[in-house]
Parts: sequence; structure tokens; C-alpha cells
Amino acid sequence: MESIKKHYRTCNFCEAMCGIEISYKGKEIIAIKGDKNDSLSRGHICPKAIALKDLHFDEDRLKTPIKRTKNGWVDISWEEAFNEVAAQIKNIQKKYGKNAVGSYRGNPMVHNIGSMLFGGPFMQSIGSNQKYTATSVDQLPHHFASLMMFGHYLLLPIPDIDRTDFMLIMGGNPVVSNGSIMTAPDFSNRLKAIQKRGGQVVVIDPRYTETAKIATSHHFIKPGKDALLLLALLQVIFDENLEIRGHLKNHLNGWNSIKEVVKNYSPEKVAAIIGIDTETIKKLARQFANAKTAVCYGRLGLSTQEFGGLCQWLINVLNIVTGNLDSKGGALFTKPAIDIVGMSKMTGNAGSFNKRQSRVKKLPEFTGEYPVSTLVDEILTPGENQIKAMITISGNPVLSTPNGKKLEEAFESLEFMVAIDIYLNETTKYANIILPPTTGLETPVYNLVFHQFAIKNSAKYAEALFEKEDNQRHDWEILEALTSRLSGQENPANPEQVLDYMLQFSCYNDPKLSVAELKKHPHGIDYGALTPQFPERLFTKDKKIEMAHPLFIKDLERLNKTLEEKEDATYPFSLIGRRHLRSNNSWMHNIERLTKGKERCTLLINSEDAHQLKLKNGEKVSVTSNVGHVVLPVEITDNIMPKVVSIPHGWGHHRKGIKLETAQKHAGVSINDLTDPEKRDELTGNADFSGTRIKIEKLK
Ligand SMILES: Nc1nc2c(c(=O)[nH]1)N[C@H]1C(S)=C(S)[C@@H](COP(=O)(O)OP(=O)(O)OC[C@H]3O[C@@H](n4cnc5c(=O)[nH]c(N)nc54)[C@H](O)[C@@H]3O)O[C@H]1N2
Ligand SMILES: Nc1nc2c(c(=O)[nH]1)N[C@H]1C(S)=C(S)[C@@H](COP(=O)(O)OP(=O)(O)OC[C@H]3O[C@@H](n4cnc5c(=O)[nH]c(N)nc54)[C@H](O)[C@@H]3O)O[C@H]1N2
Ligand code: SF4
Ligand SMILES: [Mo]
Repeated sequence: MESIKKHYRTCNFCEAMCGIEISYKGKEIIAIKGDKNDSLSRGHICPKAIALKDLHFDEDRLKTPIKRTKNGWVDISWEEAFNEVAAQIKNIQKKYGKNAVGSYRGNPMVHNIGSMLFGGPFMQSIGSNQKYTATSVDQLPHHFASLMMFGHYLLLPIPDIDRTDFMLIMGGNPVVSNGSIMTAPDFSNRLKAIQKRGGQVVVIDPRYTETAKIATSHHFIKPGKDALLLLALLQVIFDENLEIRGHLKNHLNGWNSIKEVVKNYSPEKVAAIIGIDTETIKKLARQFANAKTAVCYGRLGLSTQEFGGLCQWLINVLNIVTGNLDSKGGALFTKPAIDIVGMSKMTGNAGSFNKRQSRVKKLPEFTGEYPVSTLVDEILTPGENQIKAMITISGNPVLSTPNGKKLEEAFESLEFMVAIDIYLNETTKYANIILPPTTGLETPVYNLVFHQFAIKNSAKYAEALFEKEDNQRHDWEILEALTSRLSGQENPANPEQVLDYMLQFSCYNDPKLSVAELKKHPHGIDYGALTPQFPERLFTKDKKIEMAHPLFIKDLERLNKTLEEKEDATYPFSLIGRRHLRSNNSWMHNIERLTKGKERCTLLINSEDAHQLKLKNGEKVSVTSNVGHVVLPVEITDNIMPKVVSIPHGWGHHRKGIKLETAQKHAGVSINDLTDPEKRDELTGNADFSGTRIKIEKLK
């Protein structure tokens, strides 16, 4: 008789890195609970952790390669699949050149140590410039601001929420998302703790969110107007001499330029445009500047918008001029056990911008990739270097990037496509071959990226709970099999060995770190609170922070044009997205436990607007933008600003030819059938999802 055993690991679904305790017997999972001894998460989990079990047993998950034929999908052997994919890639590159093969890498890649470690060599073996990832529909402006100001695209400031006295949250809903570029499991309790110790939390969001509900106060803002608010806060701070130079005073370039620039943005000038009154802006500026410690944190709603780059820049500037950057209780930088930022001193890769431009729309490269909103153009526009074949790895761009419908057309036109993915879904159905990897409990965990974003320094490794079946392959094995066929070079190491190698360079050497050492600590090793690290850790040549980089100053001209913007009569509503606790982007809707219950893919609309349009709760409406059209039910509420409506992203599983039985029962519609690829932050190239112009009509 097998006994019940316990396995400790980190949930790999979102950035929160919750420690979990799994009770199991043989191949059976008895229970999944929060690990109370986890150094970071202290026992917290969300409902998605339990779904690790459902994902493991999901019958729709693919286990062996499949190939699309005239008679439908057929199983093929791994050997045949690898050989054919490599041959097709080589053939297309021979016919059209290296850049004819494009790639898109999606979010789960970052949560998978195998693909993180073996993805780089694979991309090199393809050798194409046509590289795209989910970064440019997400956090690109954060990287951009860090590269320009601190000299390294991964040197991202992390809010010190366990010690701050004042937290200003703009365009983030961590109570639901569990935090992003802020690994802070159990966020709700950490937020409540700020208030318990006498501090305050203020939320700025066009929706009265789950985070706003437990904050000290909340203010609605019109979508896309945050840069103006941030400038006005800075204007008040300088006008009232509330600025503090702090410990970095000798390491700041551009202080006076900032002081000069912000003079143009008084609260009086911006109040009506942003939808927040003058007195509220002034009070907020004073509170922030006068708090003993304070931190401004702006996330997705501030980066996926027209002025994403300006927003992330101004957030850093606000933290700097109040003495809160690189400072306890403010925004700090991490020092993880495997320090990818530190290691780039060896590799020389601190990020790059505009080294080349995309072929069709001339958009700037960022750290080797182009904005994914132009992928459609690169596939559909004929000419030299046109993309003729695509590789997608753990991505679902048909649902997650702007104008998914058009992208479907583009994928359809390709000569060849391969997808490395666990499902036959809205994107992978266009592939000629799908290579399905192991996932979740069949994989080891070490978070290369999220330790880098965590509010405390720690390290943790866990082995796979379940051995893969003989016919299965890990992501890294698939990548390695293709890399060796394309480059002719084999990589004899496995992920554990590569990690071991990287751990040698760790700054934590008591005890000396290795995978074996980490295995002795199933709840993780706690390295304590974040500490100030500037100027030493700056990557700028002069070891100074570039507060007023000319690219930002220039971009203000674009922002200034919006000061005179008129209402749009054709499309009177402004559309934003939202997330739900029991979803993760587009790919967890096939799990009944997470999808069941009240319909969630609804159009949130303010009761005043609903009244004017004579809409009843639950009534289906037609929603149209300049690129597309969807029909979905309305959900009337006062938790959203008038003239702003919201549709969650990641739905739209009604598409034909996919194998996701549960997801198709709760199909919903895709917000990205409405979003426009031409709307982007011109500075960084990031997609602009906040404030898509739409009209709403009653169904006849
Ligand atoms: N309108 C709008 N659009 C958005 C957003 C928004 O807020 N609004 N959010 C954006 C953001 S922040 C992001 S990160 C992107 C996400 O965009 P993507 O990364 O493109 O999409 P996901 O929905 O995460 O799809 C993940 C894919 O990986 C597969 N997968 C899951 N686990 C594994 C695994 O272990 N291995 C492999 N190989 N595959 C796996 C899934 O089946 C799925 O096909 O969407 C963006 N799009
Ligand atoms: N449950 C769940 N958790 C997730 C995910 C998920 O899909 N589901 N996705 C994961 C991923 S990939 C990411 S990147 C993170 C994202 O994590 P968050 O950044 O917390 O993302 P959202 O919950 O989308 O919050 C964005 C907020 O911005 C607001 N907003 C929209 N436009 C504007 C604007 O113009 N100005 C302001 N001030 N606010 C605006 C929206 O109303 C919303 O409340 O979440 C991660 N965690
Ligand atoms: S918040 Fe939920 S999904 Fe995210 S790591 Fe924790 S348990 Fe997993
Ligand atoms: Mo994301």
C-alpha cells in the first residue's frame, strides 16, 4: 500500500510564487494547500493553485505531436515531428532568408525554467530578427524606462510594500492579479497591514476595483490620462517645495529639467481632462510627498496605454523627487540568488533600443524584438524578409494581441507554422505541427524572473512531482531537439545542471548555493528584505540616474496634443479590460473548477450609461470598434466610470476547430477582436489597450 506523501513547490501560474503543499499517493493528488512555511507566501494561495491538479489530468491536453493533414489531425512520432519541423525551417530559410521565420513567445514561458534556459539557444539557432513576445502587449514600458534611466532593462523598481507608509497604485489590481512586477503573495493582507500601521493606500483606476475596495481611497481617472496626473503631482511637489533629494542626490542627472518641464502641467490645467479635480490632485501630491515613506506603483493599465513609456518614466521620477527610490519603504531593487541583472556584466546584454526598425511599419526594436502589434503586417505584407513561417511557444496571440481576427488571416496564409503548446487552441490550430510539452506538476520550478521582481530576496527550487510519461517531452527537450537539428550542436546539459552553473555566481554563499543545497530547503531560503543598492548597481556609464532622458522629454510633445482632444462622436465609449481571480490570460478556461458559475465575459457599464441606452442587466449588446465587432451581455454597475466600459481579455473560445471542450461551453468573446494594432505607445511600441474607442448598440 502506498502511503500519503507531501511535496512542496511553487505554483507556476502567476507572478506571486505561492508556496504550495501537495498531499499525494502514487499518481493521485489528495490535496493542494498553501505552504505555511514558505518564506514568501506564508500559506497564501488562490483558487488557481488547486487547478494544477485539473491541468495535470485534463484530457484535452496533448501528449504527443500532432500533424495537420487533409483528413484532420494525426498523431506522429517525436522523431518524425522534430525532423520535419527542422527541415521545414531550414527549407524556408534557404528559400527566403533567415528572417522569413518569425517567432512569438508567450507568458507561460517565463514561468517555466526549462524553456527559460533553453529558449535562448533555440532562438539563436533560428537566427532571425523577426522575434516577438508578449512583452509588447504588457510590460515593455517598464523595461524601456529602466533602460533609459538606470541603464538596464531588467533593473525594475519593486515597491517595498511591507515597510511603506503610503502606496499609490495606478492601473493595477493586485488583489485579483496577485501582483505583477511585484511578486507579493497574499497581497490583500499586506495591503491591509499598511493601513493597520497607520499608512494609506490610494488607487487610481477607471474602475472601482477589488483593490480599490480595500484601499484607503480611490479616484476614477479617464483611461490613458495618467501621464498628465503624474506631471501635475510633480508640478505641485516642486511648486510647494516638497521635493527631497535623498541619498541619491549626487547621482541624479536632469533634476532641473524635470523641475522646469512640469511647470506646464498645473492641476488646474489637467483636472477636467483626466477627470480628477484640482483639490484632490493637490492633496494627493502633498500626502505622497509628506509621507515618511511612499511608493508609486503603476502596472498594466499604465503600460498598455498610449503613453505607457511616459507613465513608467514619471512614476520613477515621482519616487525619485520624493526621496523614495532605492530607499526603504519606497521602491527598491532586488538581489536574487541567480542575478540575471548582475550576470549581464559578463554577457554585456543590458538591453537595447532602436538598433533596427521593423520592415513594414519601421517600429523600433527593443532588446532584440519588435512590437507584436506589427506581426500581422510582417506576415501579410509581401517583400524581402516577409515572414513565411511562424513558431509559437506557449503563446496564444490570436486571443492576446490586438486584432486577433486579422492575425488569424495572417496565420492562415503562412507556408509553415509550428506551435509548442499543451493545447489545440485558437492559435495552435493554425500550426502544421503541434509539439506538446509537459507542464505544471511534471516540471521542476525555479523562478529566474520572479525572484528578480519579488518584494523580498529568497530562493527556492522544486523537482517535478510526477515523472513524465515515456511518450512525453519537456519544453526544454523539445527546444533542445530542434536546436541541435538546426545548429548541428548538441547541449549535453539539463536544466538542473545549467542552474547549478548559474548558482555558482550567487552572492549568497553561506551556505554555498547549488541545486542540491536548494533541495534541502523545500520552503525556500529567505534572504530578507530588499536593500538600497544605488549607485553601485546602476548600469549607466556615469553611475547616475538619467531623470530627463531626451526621448521622454520629446514624447511630451505628443502628450501635449491630447490637451486639446475632442470627444469622439462615432465611438463615444472608452473600452478597458479586466482580470478575474479564476482566470489566467486566455488559457485556463478549459478547467471547469475555474470557469463554472456566473457568466464572466460581460460588458461592465455604468448605470447612467445603461439608463441612457435603455439597457437591462444581462441584455446582449453589439459592441463595435474601428477594427471589429462582438456581441455580449451587459453587466450594469456603478463600479465603473461613466463613458468607460470593460470586457475581460482571454475569452473568445467559440472559434471552430479547437479542442477545448469546457472552454467552448463558456466561450465568451475576445476583446482583442476590437483592439486596434495601430494604436500603440509610439515611444516604446507597446500595444495600447486602455481606452479603445467603441460604440454600443442594442440588438434589433
Ligand atoms: N486586451 C488585452 N489583451 C491582453 C492583455 C490585456 O490585459 N488586455 N494582457 C496581456 C498580457 S499582460 C499578457 S502576459 C498576454 C498573454 O498572452 P500570451 O502569452 O500570448 O497568452 P496566454 O493566454 O498566456 O497563452 C499561453 C499559451 O501557453 C500555453 N501553455 C500553458 N502552459 C504551457 C507550458 O507549460 N508550456 C507550453 N509550451 N505552453 C503552455 C497555453 O495553452 C496557451 O496557448 O496577453 C496580453 N493581452
Ligand atoms: N487572476 C489573474 N491573475 C493574473 C492574470 C490573469 O489573467 N488573471 N494575468 C497575469 C498577468 S500576465 C499580468 S501582466 C498581471 C497584470 O496585473 P495587473 O497590472 O494588476 O493587471 P489588471 O488586473 O489587468 O489591472 C490593470 C488595471 O488597470 C486599470 N486600467 C485600465 N486602463 C487604465 C488607465 O488608463 N489608467 C489607469 N489608472 N488604470 C487603468 C484596469 O481597470 C485594471 O484595474 O496579472 C497576472 N495575474
Ligand atoms: S496567486 Fe494563485 S495562481 Fe498566483 S502563484 Fe499564488 S496560487 Fe498560484
Ligand atoms: Mo502579462
